[in-house]
Amino acid sequence: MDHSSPTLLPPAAAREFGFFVDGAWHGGRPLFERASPGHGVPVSLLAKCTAEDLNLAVAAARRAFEDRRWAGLSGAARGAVLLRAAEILRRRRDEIAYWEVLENGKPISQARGEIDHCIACFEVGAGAARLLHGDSYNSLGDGLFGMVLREPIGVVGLITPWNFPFLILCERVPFILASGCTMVVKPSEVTSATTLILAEVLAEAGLPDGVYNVVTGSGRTIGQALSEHPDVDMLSFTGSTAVGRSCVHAAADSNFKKLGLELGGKNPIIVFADSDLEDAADAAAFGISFNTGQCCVSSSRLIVERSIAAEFEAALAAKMAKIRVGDPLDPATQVGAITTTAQNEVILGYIARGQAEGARLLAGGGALDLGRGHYIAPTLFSGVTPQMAIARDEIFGPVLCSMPFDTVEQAVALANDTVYGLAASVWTKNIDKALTVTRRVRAGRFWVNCMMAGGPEMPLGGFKQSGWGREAGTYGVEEYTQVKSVHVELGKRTHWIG
Ligand code: TXE
Repeated sequence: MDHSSPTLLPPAAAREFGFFVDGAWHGGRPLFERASPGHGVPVSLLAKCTAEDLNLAVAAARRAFEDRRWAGLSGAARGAVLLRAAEILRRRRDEIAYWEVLENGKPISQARGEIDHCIACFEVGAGAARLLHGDSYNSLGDGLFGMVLREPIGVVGLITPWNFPFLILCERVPFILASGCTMVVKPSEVTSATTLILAEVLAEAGLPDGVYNVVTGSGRTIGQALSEHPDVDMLSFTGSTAVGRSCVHAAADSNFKKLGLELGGKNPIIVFADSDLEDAADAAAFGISFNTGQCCVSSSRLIVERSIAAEFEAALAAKMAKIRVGDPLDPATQVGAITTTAQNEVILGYIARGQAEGARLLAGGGALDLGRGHYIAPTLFSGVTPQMAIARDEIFGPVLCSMPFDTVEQAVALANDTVYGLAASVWTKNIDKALTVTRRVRAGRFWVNCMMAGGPEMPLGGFKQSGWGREAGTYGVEEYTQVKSVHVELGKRTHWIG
């Protein structure tokens, strides 16, 4: 972590962004103003696009797909553009991180680390573009040969949320591009700046016009229209389970577009008595506080072996009390501001509900007054029962619920007692317990004696109501392809008509 750099200031005036369609910037739409959640000052002015703007963007993406200006290139040529984009991102890393902080409220040191991860996504995507391949069947007899082709699915709609605006974008865009698809992106209305900056980066990297388009506006208008659009072949949506469900309806009611969905989570961290308890406590504090808990994979349910539960909770509460909550632009800050006023109210509401339901507060428990912006102290509840709302609902804030267990069976049952299945973590030095829990808990991402580890090589996605499909790595590229079975007859046909 770089604590040596000076604390930056928010900009003196808000920057106006246009929107990006067919390789050109457009403006002239009504604007909405976004204020920095950490500082309360206006930082960006974003276009309220119309449904017609969206139609033009989809049409541009369609033209760019059909004339094969992108899909027709070799994987090597597509990979070269992605590698150039990685280089440009490296050059602009601190600037993009600054914008991410201004609109999202996350700490600058974390934002810089995220941009490094995004650079890696482009590098992995570049390799994946070259390695994408199909299959063959040499087992159909001497007269028939089978090939399985992977073809890009076409025009992709991409709807992204506000918690990791650039990271979630970059866990998708390079892989969509690697497959040969074109796209229209609709970022969250409160965090659109870095998605627009990526348009500059990709244009400079040599991406052909019309392949990456960005239309800004509200979810209810532009997001809904994109999910219903009859000329969009696939939609990748990351956000709430409720809107994910509306995307399923929209796909069914329009053109049966393929869907990739990454939705909510209520992720368990299971701590056995035989684990390295100091490591586990540090990971638990990190897992719930990282990105102020506004993280779909945050470990929000602590399932801890009863024999050490009290001792572990005390150590964890002490660690949580030491977390540096503060100005997101201060390089020493570990937890920044809550991104929106609405989310702030949701989190504080759940903290009040936890207390009303009888859970015991061991750390945090409310707002921190820093004079501006919304800040919440990392919060730990003990004595939580599985029926309590704080144990069942995705709070999307720094609020951790602790529940004890006695046996491996109980730990697995508690972990699986949720409609979600995004991520899970298990802490033990016993290989039997580690692997049994890993195999029995239903979650798309698993961390054994670690927390939020990984890179863009590994697939991301959820079980159960956490979503459909996988993003990133070669699995991610394949999601954006169609499979075509090709049968080739060799030699003379056996005639049907005698
Ligand atoms: O999400 P929305 P919100 C969860 C988290 C949070 C809750 C609400 O629990 O508290 O969702 O957050 C666009 N058709 N997650 O309300 O509304 C919207 O413009 C199409 C988990 O901000 O789902 C934005 O771009 N699109 C999550 C995106 O959907 C629509 C990340 C997400 O916003 C739309 C974020 C519509 N009808 C929130 N309405 C995760 N899995 O990481 C809105 N949108």
